[in-house]
Amino acid sequence: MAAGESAEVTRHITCVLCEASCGLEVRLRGEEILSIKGHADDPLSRGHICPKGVALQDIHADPDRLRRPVKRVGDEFVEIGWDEAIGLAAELLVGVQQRHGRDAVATYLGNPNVHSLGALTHGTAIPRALGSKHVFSATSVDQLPHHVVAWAMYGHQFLLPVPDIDRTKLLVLVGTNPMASNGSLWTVPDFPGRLRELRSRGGRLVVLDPRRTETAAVADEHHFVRPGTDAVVLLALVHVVLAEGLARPPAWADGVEQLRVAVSDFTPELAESVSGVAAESIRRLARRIASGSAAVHGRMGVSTQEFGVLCQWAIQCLMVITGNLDRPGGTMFTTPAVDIVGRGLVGRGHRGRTVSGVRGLPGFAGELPVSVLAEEMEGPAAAIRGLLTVGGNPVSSTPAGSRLSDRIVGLDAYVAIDPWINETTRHAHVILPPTGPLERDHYDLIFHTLAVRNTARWSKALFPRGEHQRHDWEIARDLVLALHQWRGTRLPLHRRVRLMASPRLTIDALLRSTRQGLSVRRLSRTPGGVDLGPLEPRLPERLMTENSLVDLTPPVVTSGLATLRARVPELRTAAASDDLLLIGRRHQRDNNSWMHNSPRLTKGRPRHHLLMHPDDLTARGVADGDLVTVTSEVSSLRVEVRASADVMRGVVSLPHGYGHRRPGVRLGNAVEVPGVTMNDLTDPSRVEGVSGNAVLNGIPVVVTSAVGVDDVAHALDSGASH
Ligand SMILES: Nc1nc2c(c(=O)[nH]1)N[C@H]1C(S)=C(S)[C@@H](COP(=O)(O)OP(=O)(O)OC[C@H]3O[C@@H](n4cnc5c(=O)[nH]c(N)nc54)[C@H](O)[C@@H]3O)O[C@H]1N2
Ligand SMILES: Nc1nc2c(c(=O)[nH]1)N[C@H]1C(S)=C(S)[C@@H](COP(=O)(O)OP(=O)(O)OC[C@H]3O[C@@H](n4cnc5c(=O)[nH]c(N)nc54)[C@H](O)[C@@H]3O)O[C@H]1N2
Ligand code: SF4
Ligand SMILES: [Mo]
Repeated sequence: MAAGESAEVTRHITCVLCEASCGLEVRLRGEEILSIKGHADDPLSRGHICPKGVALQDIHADPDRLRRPVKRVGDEFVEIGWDEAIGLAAELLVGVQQRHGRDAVATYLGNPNVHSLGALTHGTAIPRALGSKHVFSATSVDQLPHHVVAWAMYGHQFLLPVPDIDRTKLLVLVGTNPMASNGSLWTVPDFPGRLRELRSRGGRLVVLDPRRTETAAVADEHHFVRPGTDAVVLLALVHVVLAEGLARPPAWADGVEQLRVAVSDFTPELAESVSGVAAESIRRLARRIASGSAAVHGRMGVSTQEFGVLCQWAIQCLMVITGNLDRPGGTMFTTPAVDIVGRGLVGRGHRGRTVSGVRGLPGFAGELPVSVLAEEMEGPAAAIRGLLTVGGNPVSSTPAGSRLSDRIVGLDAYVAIDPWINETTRHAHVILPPTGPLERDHYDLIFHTLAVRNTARWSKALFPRGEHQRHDWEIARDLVLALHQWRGTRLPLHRRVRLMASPRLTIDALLRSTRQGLSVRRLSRTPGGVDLGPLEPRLPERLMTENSLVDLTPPVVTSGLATLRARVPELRTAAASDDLLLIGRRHQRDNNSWMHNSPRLTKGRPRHHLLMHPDDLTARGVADGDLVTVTSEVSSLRVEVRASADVMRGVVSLPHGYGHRRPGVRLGNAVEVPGVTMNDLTDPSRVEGVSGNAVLNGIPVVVTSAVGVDDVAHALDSGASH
C-alpha cells in the first residue's frame, strides 16, 4: 500500500430503507464504498439484501441531497446557516400560532421517521412543543386499522402479532406482497429464503390479492379477490370455523358467543357473490387454518380500503379462535430487548379525544386522519395556516395531493425537515435537512418489536456527519428550544435533559436496564447484534386490556358491521358489472415517492404503467401500450396502459409515488422517471369508517382510450414520449 492510501475496512450496519431491517456488510476504503452486501452472519437477516440496500450509496452521494439549510427567496432556494434557519423556522411557526392560535400549525410526520432513531427519540418533541391538535402522519394512509384493532382487542395499539414464518405450516397473506415490499408490520428479512424453508418443511403459502403479484406467483394457491370485499371473505372464514365447531378458543378470549352471532350471516356463499373467491375455497381454507399451525397476515391491501378495520379484526379473531394467536407457528408477539410497549415508550392509544373541524372525524392516539389536511386549510376561516413536514411527501402520498399542494402554497408558513426538495417541500419557506442513513447511528426501536426473531443490533454511523450537517435529533432539539424561546415559554427541566441526550445515550440507558443487561458497547462488539432467540408465547400476561382478556367483539369495531351489511347489495351488483376498480402496487426498486434519484434503481424498463386485463382492454377498444385516460370521482389523468393477465378482470393497477414532473422538484441526476401521481385520483372524502384511514385501494375509475385526443399537448405534459 502506498503511503497515504487508507486501508480497506469492513463495517456492519443496518439498512433503514424498509421494515426488513437487513444487516449489511460494507467494505470501505476511506470514504469510498467498495461494496455493500448482506451480512451472512446476521442473526435476523441472514445475509439478505435487496437492490435498495445497494443503492444506499446513491443516496449518500446524491448531489441533490441537501446538506445545508435553504430558505426561499422568491422562486429560488438559497443556502443559509443553521442558526439563521432554526431561528427563521421558529419565528414563522410561532408567528402563525400567535396570530391564529396553537392549532393553526399542523405537523405531518412521514414514513422515514420510523426508520430513524433520532426522529424516534427526539422528533416527537416538536409537535409536543407546538401543542397543536393538528398532528398528522403517514399512519393514516397506511396502517391505522391495525393500531385501532390492536388497541381495541389487546389494549395497546402496538400489540401487533407477527406471523411466525420460521415455524408455521400454513402462511396466508392477504393484500400484501412481501416479494416486492419485503414485508410490513412484519420485519421478515429474507422472505424468499424463509418461504423456501417453509416449503421444504411441507408448509404452504396461500395468497389473496386482486393481482397475481410476485408473492402470489410463488404461492401454492392464489385467489383473486375483488378489491374492497375482503372483509366479507375474512368474516366468512370466522363464520365457518365457528359454524363447523372447529373453534379452540383459549381461556383468555372473551366474547366467542357474541362473535358467533356477529358473523352468523357472513356465509361463504355471500362472500363468493361479492368477492369472486369460491365458497368452497373459503370453507377449505377455514378448515386448514383451524387444523394446525397457521399464520394469517393482512397488510396494505386490506388496511387502506373501505373496510380496513373489519379486515384486521376478522384476521385477529380467526387467529384467536383457531388457537393460532400466541403459539409457535401461528402469529406471535415479540420480546424485544427494548420493550416500547411494556415500558410505555409508546402510548396505548385513545380514540376521539380530538376531532377534525370540518368533517368531525375522530383522532386516534394524538393524530387526526391526514385525509382532512387539505380541507382544514381551505376558506377564509381555515383552521390551519402553517405547516411543518418531517420526512414526508403528502402531496404525492395522500389523497388528492394536487389540491393539498395548492393549499400549501397559500400558507403563511411552511417549514420542512427533509433532505430533498420533493413535490411537497418545494413549497417550503425554509428546509432543514438532516443527515442521511449512512451518517447516523441506528437502533430499531420499532422494527425489533415487529421482527420474526428476537435480536438486538446497534448500527454505528458509517461516516461522520459533515461539519455543516445536522442530525435530525439535533434539529429537533434546536427547534424545540427555539420555539420556546420565541414564545417566551419554558421547557420543563426533565424534557430539556431528555432533549440534550443523544440517541446513543438514550438507547444505551434503555439497553442497560433490560433483562439481558445489554449496552451499546456490547452490541457494537457483536457485528449483527445479539440473538435473543425465537418468538415465545406471551399471553395472557402481555395483554393490556382492563380485564386481561382479549376482547373479540369490541363495540368500536363491530359498529362497522352495519355499514358493511348495508353495502353488500351494491358490492354484489358491482362484482357482476364491468366497472373498474383501481388498486396500487409496489415495485422492489421503489421506495414510496423517493429514491427515484438512484440511477441503480431507476434504470431498466419503465414500470409506471396502468396494468389492465387484456379482456378489459379489448372491451374498451384499447391496445397494449396505448395512452389512456383514467378518471375517478375527483380527477383524471393520462398514462400508458399495459396488458396484464395478472390483474383480475375489473381491476386496474398503478404504483404510487411517481410523477415527479412538477416545476421545482429536484430530481436532478436521475434518468427521467415517467409516470403519474396516483393520488391525484384518490379521494380524501373516502375514509375507512372507524379509523379515518384513507381508502387508497378499490377506487372506482373509468378508463378510456386517449389515443388521438390532443396527443401532442399530452405527450408534453405527461412525459409519455420518454
Ligand atoms: N420495494 C418497496 N418496498 C416497500 C415500499 C415501497 O414503496 N417499495 N414501501 C414500504 C411501506 S411504507 C409499506 S407500508 C410496505 C407495504 O407493504 P405491503 O403491504 O406488502 O404493500 P404492497 O406491495 O402495496 O401490497 C399491497 C397488496 O395489496 C393488494 N391489494 C390492493 N387492494 C386490495 C384489496 O382490496 N384486497 C386484497 N386482498 N389485496 C389488495 C395489492 O395488489 C398489493 O399486492 O412496503 C414497504 N416496503
Ligand atoms: N395511492 C397510494 N398512496 C400511498 C400508498 C399506496 O400504497 N398507495 N402508500 C402509503 C404508505 S404505506 C406510506 S408509508 C406513505 C408514505 O408517505 P410519506 O411518508 O409522506 O412519503 P414518502 O414517499 O415516504 O416520502 C418521504 C420523504 O421523506 C424524505 N426523507 C427520506 N429520508 C429521510 C430522512 O432520513 N429524514 C427525513 N427527515 N426525511 C427523509 C424524502 O424527501 C421523501 O420524499 O404513502 C402512502 N401513500
Ligand atoms: S430489504 Fe429493506 S432493509 Fe433489506 S436491504 Fe432491502 S431495503 Fe434494505
Ligand atoms: Mo407505509
